[in-house]
Amino acid sequence: MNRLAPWALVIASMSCDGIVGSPPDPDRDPCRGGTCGCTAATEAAACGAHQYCDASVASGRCACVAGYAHSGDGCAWAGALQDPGLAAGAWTAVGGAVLDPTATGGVDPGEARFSPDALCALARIEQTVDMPAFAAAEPLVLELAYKDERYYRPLPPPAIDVDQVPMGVSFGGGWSPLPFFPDPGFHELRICVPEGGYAPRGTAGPGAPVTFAIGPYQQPEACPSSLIDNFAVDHAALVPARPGECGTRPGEGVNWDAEGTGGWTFDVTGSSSGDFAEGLGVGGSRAARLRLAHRCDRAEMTATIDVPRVDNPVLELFVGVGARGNATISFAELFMTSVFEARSAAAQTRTLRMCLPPSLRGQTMSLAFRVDGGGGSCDDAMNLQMFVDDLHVVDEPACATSERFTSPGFEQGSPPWGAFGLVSEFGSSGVTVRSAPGEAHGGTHYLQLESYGRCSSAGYILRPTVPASTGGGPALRLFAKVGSNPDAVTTLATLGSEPQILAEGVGYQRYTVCLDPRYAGRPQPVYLRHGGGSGACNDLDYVQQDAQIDDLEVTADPACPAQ
Ligand SMILES: [Ca+2]
Ligand SMILES: [Ca+2]
Ligand SMILES: [Ca+2]
Repeated sequence: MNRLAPWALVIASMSCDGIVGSPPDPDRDPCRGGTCGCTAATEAAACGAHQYCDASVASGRCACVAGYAHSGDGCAWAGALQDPGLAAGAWTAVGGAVLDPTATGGVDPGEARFSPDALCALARIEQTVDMPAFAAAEPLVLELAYKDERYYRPLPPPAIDVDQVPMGVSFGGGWSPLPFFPDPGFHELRICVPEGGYAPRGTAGPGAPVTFAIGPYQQPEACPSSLIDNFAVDHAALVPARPGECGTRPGEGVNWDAEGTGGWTFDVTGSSSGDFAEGLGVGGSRAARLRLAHRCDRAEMTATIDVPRVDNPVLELFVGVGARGNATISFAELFMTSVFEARSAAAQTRTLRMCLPPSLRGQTMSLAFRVDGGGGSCDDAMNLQMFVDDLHVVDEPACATSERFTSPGFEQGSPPWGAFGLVSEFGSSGVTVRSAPGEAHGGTHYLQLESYGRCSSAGYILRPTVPASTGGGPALRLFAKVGSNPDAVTTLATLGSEPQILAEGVGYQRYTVCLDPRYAGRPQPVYLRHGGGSGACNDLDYVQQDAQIDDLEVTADPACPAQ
């Protein structure tokens, strides 16, 4: 792992050079604005908006909190992040990102570019600035311009050559996946700053340093030889939100209850539609609604979840479909789930609760809701509808979120089953959480990959959050039990590593897979695959095969590389 040393050194040598404080306060008159003298106890009454009591001055003096500066009689937002155009050298490049101040850019000159090697090394740009606590600030927006074009080359059918990864941003630790744009140009995005972008709740005084980082959310799929050659950041600024643009408290995005008008983006084609409809939401209130007119129309709506910095973040939402409807939810295209198990002749509703991974604490993520038209002729009139209400995140101890996992024993039984994985099923196979008596390694539930025929494959991507290395490299441990079968094979691997083949017919065994320390603070994909046997593709004489997984643990292992 010698090739990792350069960026490790960059981190170690960053010191405080990257920390930019508030501009010097030019106001030396303690009685300006009629406020004369204050203490920490009288701060709330004595000082105005975006101010704190600076007790280092005799008799105390109200001063602007971090990021704000005197303007007229009060304190106004001054920007915090320096060099929004990436042309003035205020950002630190880590892991091979290249700052080019003379590049053309999109919004303004200057870019940070990421080569294929830099993407595989999880390169990023970052800047640490003093930020106020949310309570002393106002809703702020990260104004961002970037491109994350997919590499796509059609090969002789049916093959294609694809490599892709979404841009990501870290607000004070943790990582948020950003929208993926398949075309070559820069895209401008406004992201309401989630709680992680502010000083922690209860921070006294002017604020606290917060690190903002921007770079690939994870390694591209083709690493270590990524094909992506058009990945760059052009602009990053912190600006006040427009009226009604952002939510007023952490955990609730704007118009989370669909009683207002903004917050949701509807993307529909043909005569399909998206709107806010009375009577379909919680307790007969309003809900955001999609209607799919014809099978091949697009009917999609997106909203953003704003995850508060709580121990066990759980996403709650109320969702329903009309008769014969089914619907899917996509989490930044990294994880997708079907809302109802089967289409029903009657309308269906449910309250969905999904434990979120610890790396999303204080971060943000977009959700896309889609009405699924199913297979058939594009001319078919469908008239399917889906509606969503009360989209918010709260603290739920039942999620048993650790620093590394949500519900590592799969005891929280609804998708995405704690480990926040991605299911892939091909042919006659399935991935699910089951609770048959005596079958779990611990507790009552376990993950099961199942094959019901040859030529099938069941896959699951675990996403453990990687810890900073302490005594040995980070490693994932799990217990797996695989049935004896002459054809089927079950493997465990990380991107680019040699897959471990799990032993068959020997009961639960413990397996260890080394994690990549460069993922510190964010989830690394770990691939579980169960192939349903080779040979002629028929299911007639195939006896169902299962692989059971339980009790995940992230730990430090001396046999794994620490950096
Ligand atoms: Ca620029
Ligand atoms: Ca509502
Ligand atoms: Ca269990």
